[in-house]
Amino acid sequence: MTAHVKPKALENFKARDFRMLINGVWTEGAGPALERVAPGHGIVVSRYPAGTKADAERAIAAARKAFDDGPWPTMTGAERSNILLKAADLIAARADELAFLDCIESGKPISQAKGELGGAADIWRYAAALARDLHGESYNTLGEGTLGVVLREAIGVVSIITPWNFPFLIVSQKLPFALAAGCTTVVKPSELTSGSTLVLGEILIEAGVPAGVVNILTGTGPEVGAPMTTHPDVDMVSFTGSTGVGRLTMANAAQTLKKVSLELGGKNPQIVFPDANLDEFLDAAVFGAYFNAGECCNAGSRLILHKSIAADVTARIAELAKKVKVGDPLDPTTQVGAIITPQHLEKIGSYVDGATKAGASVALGGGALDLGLGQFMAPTVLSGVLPEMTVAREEVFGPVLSVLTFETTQEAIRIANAIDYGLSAGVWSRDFDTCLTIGRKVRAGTVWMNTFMDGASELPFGGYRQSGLGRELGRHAVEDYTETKTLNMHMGARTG
Ligand code: TXE
Repeated sequence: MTAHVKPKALENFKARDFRMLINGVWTEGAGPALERVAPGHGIVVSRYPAGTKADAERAIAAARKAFDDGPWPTMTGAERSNILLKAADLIAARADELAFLDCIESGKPISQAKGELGGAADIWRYAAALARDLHGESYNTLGEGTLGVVLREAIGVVSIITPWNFPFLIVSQKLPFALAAGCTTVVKPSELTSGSTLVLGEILIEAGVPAGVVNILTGTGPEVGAPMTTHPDVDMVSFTGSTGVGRLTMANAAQTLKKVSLELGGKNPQIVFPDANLDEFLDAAVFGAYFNAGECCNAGSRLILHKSIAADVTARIAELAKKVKVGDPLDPTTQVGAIITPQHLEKIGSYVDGATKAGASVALGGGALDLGLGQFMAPTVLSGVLPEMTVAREEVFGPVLSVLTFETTQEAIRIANAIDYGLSAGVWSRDFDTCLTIGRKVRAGTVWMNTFMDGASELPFGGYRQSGLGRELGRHAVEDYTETKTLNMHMGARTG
């Protein structure tokens, strides 16, 4: 049994009791609260109400009324924009508190959590700018006396369901765009990491978002999330999480033909040619594989190395990965934090065992690390992985890097595409033709060339195939939360 040592930073810490936000009112749950045990510290840090289907129905009714009666959808873009800008300022002002919550509840390193908060505040500012720029088209070329106007109208009530790996960042990739469009929302964060999203509720009230426009429910997926995907008063579901629940969400939404936006898993390849700048690549490979302990849909979890450099590059990656500092998420020097739950740590371990049984070799790590705190996994490198192995095809969602090899460009493309996912990919070469060929042929929503995992609020993000549907971020993200309406206007006597 692991001994749990309370770190200095948590000595005087008291678990925080949260409430849900329904129609502008902070609400207790009917039954016992859900307790969150910090994955890096082994103590209860948060308690959230165990929401029920009845809570979901009340929240949906509040969002419906706030949409149908206004004023949120009928405010000017400038008015909504100003409120979103104020929210961004408040997020920045409370960034330390929010980062602390994400760090202790998810086990991610505090330095990384702070970085994510900076990125999130920027997204809220970007969405605020787009709120003033939502517009349609007009056609005066349809014949004398006819004018066609194409409007973008807010789609209505949006259910937003988010996972535990980037609690504040992922809700920030959805909510401000839905609000910018004039939608009202019911938000359900993961039952493992709900704290920062509930603080966001306080921020939005302070910023001036009217009651009922943002409702925040806590609780489990089947109890609270499922009704958010089936209820006829919900117009759209925006979901990030596992591909399995994404599929279920789409099937549920199909009952009433709701629009869905899905950000799901990834098994992202990085293809490396012998002429690449290997020093740059090695750094990006280690970052790509172990950032957020590999609990990241964008993780660069499959290296596809040219055979001529494979042995040397694998040895150098193992050497670099050995230096990655795994430890207390609250320590500002930690680079890799804890694994989200003990069950998930076991699942990661079983992928490694399965890979070695199938013939792969462990070049580094391979098992859990007992740091006397919570649950941790050693950064792991698996060499000799073949494309058909489970570890090369499924999302491990842990700090496990699989190394595969190729001989020709065509073979690299074939291996990269031979999975069900298509979220992101990377290519490393000094040759422009090589980069562009891979960039065009690999089926993924983002292809990085001589870099990895860089992002910006301006750049769309999302996946091909079973990595999802739709795109977040970028200038069109607000349009995802709209319906298109045609006004066909006639002047004078009808001739047709
Ligand atoms: O995700 P879930 P989990 C992958 C990753 C991970 C695996 C499982 O491989 O190991 O998924 O993680 C809510 N109706 N990713 O179990 O269950 C749930 O409460 C409606 C990839 O945490 O998909 C939470 O709020 N909602 C990923 C959200 O769905 C339901 C991020 C996500 O939980 C529901 C996370 C239901 N029936 C995990 N069941 C990524 N793309 O980044 C659950 N939920």
